[in-house]
Order: sequence, then C-alpha cells, then structure tokens
Amino acid sequence: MLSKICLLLRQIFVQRPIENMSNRTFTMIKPDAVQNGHIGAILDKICAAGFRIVAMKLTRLSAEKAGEFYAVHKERPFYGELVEFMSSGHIVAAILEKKNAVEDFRTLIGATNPAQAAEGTIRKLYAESIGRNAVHGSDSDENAAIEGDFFFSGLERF
Ligand code: FUP
Repeated sequence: MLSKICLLLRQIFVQRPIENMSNRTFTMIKPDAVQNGHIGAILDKICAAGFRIVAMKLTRLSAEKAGEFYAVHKERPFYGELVEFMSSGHIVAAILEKKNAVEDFRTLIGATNPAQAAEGTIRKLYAESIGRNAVHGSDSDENAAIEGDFFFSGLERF
C-alpha cells in the first residue's frame, strides 16, 4: 500500500509515467570522437534516429571517476587502458529517450569493435578501434538508470 502511494506521488510530482524509465538510455561521446570533431555529426544521427535528449553535458572524467564508471571491467586486461583513454579528454554525456531506447541505441552505435560494426552505424563511421570506439551505450535498462544517475541530478533532466 505504502509503495503504491509512493509510486503515485512520484508520478504526480515528477510528472512523467513510471514506464518511461525503460525508454531511456545513457550515452557518452568518447574522447576520440570529441577530439576528432564528431560531436555534431553524432548528435545529428542520434536525433535523426528519433531519440529525444533528456539531459546533456560536456565534461571530463578524472581517472578515478572513469575507473568507477567502468568498475565492472576491473579484472579485464584492457581496464587500465580504458580508464586512461576515458579520462584523456572531454566527453559529452547524455540521457536519451525513445521507445525501446537501450536496444535501439545499441543497434544505432554498432558492435564494440568498429571493424565488426554494421555499415552506417556510429562506430563504423566514427570509431578508431575497439578501445577508442567513439560512443558508449548502456547495455540494459538497469545500467541506463545507474549510468544516468552517475552524471546527472534530477534537476538536470528535462
Ligand atoms: P560496449 O558495451 O559495446 O561498450 O562494450 P563493453 O561493455 O564490452 O566494453 C566497454 C568498453 O571497453 C568498450 F567500449 C571499449 C573497451 N574494450 C576494449 O578496450 N577492449 C575490448 O576487448 C573490449 C572492450
């Protein structure tokens, strides 16, 4: 009963339906794409694919914060390089909204390794390599929410 009241209050005061949570994903335009001047082209593709920008900022991760964001990969051999790369320059972080956002965005960006990414995908067009692969996209609704919270407060979402 109490949890139902909490949900109702949240719907009234946050003014968006709860089911929208699963229609959001989180992305970063990574330091390689920012340095190579691809911010505009990538945002253009994201908007053309029907995503609405809920929150967005140009920022830079410290090595500590990059390590925290990618903590799930801590034991992987590429972790050190990944943290170094992700803290090497500016990034654009954003929360995006669309029906089936997580899956559709992963399709739009293409495979982790640009050599294996489908034609026309963001990684095929703009990524340099598997390590410097232009964009991040959340891999589940749960991680999309966690990753969005990592960068944005409630006041920064529209
Ligand atoms: P993705 O979900 O497509 O971003 O890929 P992963 O979560 O598997 O990997 C996260 C990041 O780690 C990639 F974006 C790039 C880096 N990575 C490597 O550098 N080498 C690898 O072999 C795999 C991933």
